[in-house]
Amino acid sequence: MKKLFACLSFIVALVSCSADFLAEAESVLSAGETKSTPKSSTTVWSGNTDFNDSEWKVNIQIPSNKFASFSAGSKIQVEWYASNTAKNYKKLQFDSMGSSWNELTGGSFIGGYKESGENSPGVIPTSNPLAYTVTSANASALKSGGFALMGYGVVVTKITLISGGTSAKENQDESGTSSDVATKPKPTSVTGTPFYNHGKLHVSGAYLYDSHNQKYQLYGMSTHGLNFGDDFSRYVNEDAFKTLVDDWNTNCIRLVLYPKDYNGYCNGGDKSKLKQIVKNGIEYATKCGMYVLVDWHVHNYNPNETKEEAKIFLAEIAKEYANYGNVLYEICNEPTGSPWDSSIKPYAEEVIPVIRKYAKDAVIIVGTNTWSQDVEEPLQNPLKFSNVMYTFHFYANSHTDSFRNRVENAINSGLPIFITEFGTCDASGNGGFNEAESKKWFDLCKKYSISHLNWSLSSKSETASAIVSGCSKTSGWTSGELTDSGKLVVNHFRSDCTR
Ligand code: IDC
Repeated sequence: MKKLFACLSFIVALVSCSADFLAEAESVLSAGETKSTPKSSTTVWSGNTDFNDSEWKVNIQIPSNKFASFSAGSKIQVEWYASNTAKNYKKLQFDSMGSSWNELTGGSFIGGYKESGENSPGVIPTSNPLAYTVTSANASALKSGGFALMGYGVVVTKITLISGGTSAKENQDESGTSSDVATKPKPTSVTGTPFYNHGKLHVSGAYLYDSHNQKYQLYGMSTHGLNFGDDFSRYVNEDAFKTLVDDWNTNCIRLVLYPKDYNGYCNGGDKSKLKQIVKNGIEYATKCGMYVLVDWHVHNYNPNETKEEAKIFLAEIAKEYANYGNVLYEICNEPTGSPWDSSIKPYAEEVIPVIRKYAKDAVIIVGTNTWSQDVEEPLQNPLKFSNVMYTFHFYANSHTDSFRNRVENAINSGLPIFITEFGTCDASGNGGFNEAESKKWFDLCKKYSISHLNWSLSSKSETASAIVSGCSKTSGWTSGELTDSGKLVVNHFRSDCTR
């Protein structure tokens, strides 16, 4: 029953089985195809079973002999649709059988996210089909005991087993990183641009350095949520980024992808489309010689809730852009209720290696608890990886002297801080435009070369937006098309910062 009620906070809209989702799942499922073990796909169950039960019980069982050719990397794929007779939430749980059911753990899910606060692999499916990639321990358990599927609020129509498909080498990586995207060659950088001049960045002590070992500050704009629709993602275009680098004098753009909010990557958003927007953003930034920060925008929750999806997504980006050198990663925007030692640090310790497997020395920025403010915690127990920075966020009308003191103390104690998001207004993003407090923060950023990115490159009708509401231009904005906030930050970028 505990599990049942734990689901209630995840009431999600019904997700239809779109062609895009199928294409997405197929492309993920074909990962590792070229490796040693041949792949075979067998439908082991089909029907129309409504998991509309009020009891927690096994709904479908698949006998152990069906798993004879299973090994690490094999997949169990479940096709489903949302039940309209049942609960308004949905969940599937994958178990191995034996004398009793036993949750399958350690493998990775594609097309769903785990329930809050649980270690179990009970997932809320967000795309169809949902697939589970097994570990070698899972494969042995399935071979001896068979498989059981349990759940709520879904009608399951088909179970397919995909055996083989990954080699022993690929199996060492059981984090869902077996993406089959190709690593792109290093692009030529354009003379005179920030990346051309400063090259790959690295972290030493509390500071970020360029390839000439000079302290370097990244600064510029953050997009708003790219998952919120065209009004927000339309600024991801080459002309816009040219404006940001040439006219606004900035050197970095942050690409924001919410996993859980509206239309989020793990909340019914069209994954291939969202991924493409982020990838386009990386390409445009690269063409303009900018640094680009890919932000997995955990917002108001424990990052472990969307960890498996984060690993798959970030690994794919890291693999594809491993040679670029201008891509930075932000693995959790603003965790809440997530103590550093027990939640965020273990999360980072799992996610960072997945990125580093490909992007060996990329700068990775880790969020801190309480909307990325508790920078004292990692100071006591820092991560052991190189080239890692820690996030602090300010909204000038809400966070004043005491917060500046916290940042200053942390830096003086040696913590590398990156302000991946700041607003000139209230923390809500709306109201409270405060020029004087913003300027105090700009002074602090200058004093310590703190990198800082402004929320947001958007024309949403809220104080934090840089572009006036109703303006349909997607690049080349005139001063009259900027909000008070936009004018203040652009002026700051032009006059206080060096590209
Ligand atoms: C806010 C947006 C708002 C949107 C909301 C969604 O400004 O339009 O409806 O998110 O949840 C943050 C977050 C950032 C917030 C922003 C303002 O990282 O996602 O954006 N903010 O509230 N931290 C502090 C402030």
